[in-house]
Amino acid sequence: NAMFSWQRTFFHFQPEGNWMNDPNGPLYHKGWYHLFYQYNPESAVWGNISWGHAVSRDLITLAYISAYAMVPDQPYDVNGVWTGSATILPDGRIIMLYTGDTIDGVQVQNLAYPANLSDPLLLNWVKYPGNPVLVPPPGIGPKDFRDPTTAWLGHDGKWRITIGSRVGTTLGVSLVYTTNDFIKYELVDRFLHAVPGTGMWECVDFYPVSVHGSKGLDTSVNGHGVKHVLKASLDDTKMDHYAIGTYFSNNDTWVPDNPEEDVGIGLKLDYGRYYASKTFYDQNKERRILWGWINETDTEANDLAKGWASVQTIPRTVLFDHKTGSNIIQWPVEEVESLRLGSTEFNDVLVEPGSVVELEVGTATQLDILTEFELEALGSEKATISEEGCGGGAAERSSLGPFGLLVLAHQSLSELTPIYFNVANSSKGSREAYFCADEKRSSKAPDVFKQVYGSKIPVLEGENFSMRVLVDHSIVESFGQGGRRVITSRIYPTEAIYGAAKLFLFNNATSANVKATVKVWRLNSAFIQPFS
Ligand code: DQQ
Repeated sequence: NAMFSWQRTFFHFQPEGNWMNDPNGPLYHKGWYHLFYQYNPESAVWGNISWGHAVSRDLITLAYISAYAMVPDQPYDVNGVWTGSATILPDGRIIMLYTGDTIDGVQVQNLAYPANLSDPLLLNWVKYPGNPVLVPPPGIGPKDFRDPTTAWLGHDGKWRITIGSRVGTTLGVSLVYTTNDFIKYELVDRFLHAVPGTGMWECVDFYPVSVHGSKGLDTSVNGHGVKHVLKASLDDTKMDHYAIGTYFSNNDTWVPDNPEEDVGIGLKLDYGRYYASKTFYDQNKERRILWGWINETDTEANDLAKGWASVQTIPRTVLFDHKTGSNIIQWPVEEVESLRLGSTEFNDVLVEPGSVVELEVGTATQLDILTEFELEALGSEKATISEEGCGGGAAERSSLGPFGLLVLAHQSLSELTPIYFNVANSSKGSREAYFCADEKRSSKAPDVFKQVYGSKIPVLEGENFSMRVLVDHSIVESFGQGGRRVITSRIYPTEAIYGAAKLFLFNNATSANVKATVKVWRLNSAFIQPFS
């Protein structure tokens, strides 16, 4: 379908056609990375949910497997093979647990496993004939019980999984079950964690991070120097929220480091268009990798017309930020760098108040951009930002910002997407920085939802403002301060496409100079195609 073909991504994963949502059961097996995903084989809107399957040697050049890993064909999943996770057992067996929407519309957990473990492609999957292995326990609604995590091994030799739910309508919770064989389970009599006011927790993710180390940790690791990340995708906000805390294995509870930054009321994994993410431990390169779903923000009618919907992010490595001690660091997997073609460097470019400077890089639709900004205040005016941080967008000026990049920008600036910092003096006299993406002028297309996204971002003593931005036609993934905050944008340029897409620096501060040092790589396409 040629309609809107310029909106297709060239190194982000998306199916050839139809609807995709959550990433499912990512894993590494015999030299291959596997990505499964929620997929509608029949249409570009949600429904008939099956598990699509793609494989890759390097996480970037994925290949579509034509056979679905699982389709909704049993009483226990006939209304949908929903989200699930993989667990690799010490003996190499692979356990897949997923939610089935039953013939009666009840959410249950089911077990599946590869038919042939020696097949590196894991083409065929067997559903355990005794499914379901878990049904909603007393007190949990039949439609509030979904998305089992990867299992971890407890001190007592039993495996554990956690499953998001809610109690009543507003108390978001995650249940814990123990099991020896993944067939019989026991419910732990307390929640892993619960947060009032957060509603239904979907796609819970729970994993250890190393406080001092630079490697990822396998899901069962715990002990000294380990913290645990708890993530929930909130059905109410449609955002992925996380917090860092401690997991107490003696009673299977998790406690946030900072109760004011608890799950759902504190940090978000990504402040843009992003949901239902999931990590896995990559035993090949000893790292934890995060995949997330980028949903559309146009109309269903548009998606049906173009014949496809949704994209997955570039996989990101996840580490604990030992500099701030209060957030994780997300960074595109190093393999994306193999797509880098020629690069152009711009050193100490002066961007004066109220100006834009074009960065001549040729066609600017597929880029990897690394930028550092030095801010030099020209006056002593107090810098205040009218609304919370990013609220007003990049056109709203104050003395110290905003400044940053204009990506997927037309020469005439008729369409553009600012990725930027905003800086203000806090009431305490110190500076506060915000990292933002403003989609309001990203597209002239009607019926597209456009928003200003962003967050306060830690900028430590002695650090410049820095960002990395991946541009892929209609997707922009922006990483602030080495990945402390991330914003994914799904945008729909109609004029800033192909050769008409340009890249600019901008400085909208009224009394500050910005000096920018930028390195820009053009990126090759990932040539995602059917497996052969
Ligand atoms: N998507 C799946 C559910 C999950 C939701 C259904 C999150 O399992 O809760 O497609 O996007």
